[in-house]
Amino acid sequence: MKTMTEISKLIALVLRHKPEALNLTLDEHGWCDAAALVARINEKQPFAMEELQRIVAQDSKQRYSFSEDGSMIRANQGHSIPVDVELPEATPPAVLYHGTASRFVESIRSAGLQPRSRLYVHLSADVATAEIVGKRHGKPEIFVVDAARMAADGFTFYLSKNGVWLTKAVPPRYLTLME
Ligand code: HQG
Repeated sequence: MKTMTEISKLIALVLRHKPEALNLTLDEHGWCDAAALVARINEKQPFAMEELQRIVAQDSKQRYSFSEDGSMIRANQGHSIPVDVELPEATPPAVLYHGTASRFVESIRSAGLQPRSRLYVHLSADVATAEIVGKRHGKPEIFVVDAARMAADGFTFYLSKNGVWLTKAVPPRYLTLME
């Protein structure tokens, strides 16, 4: 029997990376049929739409959204599969932060921030969030991103529904490692 946290992780996997794990598909905008998702989880253990609604409402990072009529669900950001979740373009704050692990620092200094397996590089609006993101990978280090200069130079930024800043890549000249 999976805990609610484990089910939430499974939902993130399905909605961002691997819908086939539950034999589901996403449409071009990343939407998944909510009733089908509930049914597939329910094949493994008792699970109802109300529980999916509770996971979405209570998610600590507000990772998921329902469509207006509640029939479909998608992840707000974080995808590796090429879906267009209709991210709004936005003007970034003067600086953004990227938390990473110390072992990646040299490579990032020379190659810049790359999206790796995801569609975008993920940036945080505050240091505390970047620190948490970095800790997921190891000993955290934080890069300060000169977002104002990137925007002035024509780079596009997007702001996901749950407050994550996204951009395609960050060349090294816009990066400074925080002391
Ligand atoms: C690193 C979580 C070497 C990059 C978080 C990161 C986030 C490089 C790793 C979201 C590199 C990719 C995304 C380069 C980038 N050389 N390493 N040139 N460029 N990297 O997990 O940003 O809880 O794909 O620093 O809150 O850590 O899942 O990205 O360490 O918002 O909702 O390559 O995931 O949200 O790792 O995390 P990830 P991320 P959730």
